[in-house]
Amino acid sequence: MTTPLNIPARPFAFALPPGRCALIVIDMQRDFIEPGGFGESLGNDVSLLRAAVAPTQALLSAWRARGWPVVHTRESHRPDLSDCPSAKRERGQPSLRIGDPGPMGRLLVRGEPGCEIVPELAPLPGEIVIDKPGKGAFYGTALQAMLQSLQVTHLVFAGVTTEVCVQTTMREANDRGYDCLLVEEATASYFPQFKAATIEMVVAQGGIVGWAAPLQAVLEAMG
Ligand code: TIU
Repeated sequence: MTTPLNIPARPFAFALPPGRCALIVIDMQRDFIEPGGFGESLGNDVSLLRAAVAPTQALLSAWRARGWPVVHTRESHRPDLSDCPSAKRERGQPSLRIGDPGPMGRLLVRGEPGCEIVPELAPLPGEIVIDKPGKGAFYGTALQAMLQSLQVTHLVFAGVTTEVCVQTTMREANDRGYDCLLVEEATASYFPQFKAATIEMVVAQGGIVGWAAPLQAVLEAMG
């Protein structure tokens, strides 16, 4: 096997094995990042998530240049909402609920404009796109089978939001035996303090969930 790339990271260096690592871009959808979508309906300032777009673009470029596997996820539901538990739909006091019509179509419904990934990060033909009904990308999807068929053992994470869908997916992946690295600038939260706390939670206790590294460390290691 090719020598692993050494990425300076916390809590210690992350050894990235070429040919065994996928980039997982979580839920970079218009519904979370643009005004009028699901994120804003929950009362959030969606402009905070924009900061993760350019760093994620840089990661995508590096991954595509190497020809390594890229997985995009979308938090999304069937038009009949049969995969949206009422506990999820009825939660809280949002201005619009999942499935309600908004300025970008029905919130978090597959095929609607708001459900699409932002144009800057649009998937290329051949890249995997996973539609997931939950916060974690392994729940109710074929992600694990796809990663197994690609012989992937290491996952590098970008996306939103850090403490919700990114952290949930990293924890699911960690329990399934994947080594997981979170790229700090390529993730964002509506609550900056939750992003910071999530990074600390991931790397604490010797990397109890995984590793975290700055974007530049990943790009330099990848050349
Ligand atoms: N609300 C929030 O922070 N996040 C979500 O609802 N989904 C994702 O994180 N993708």
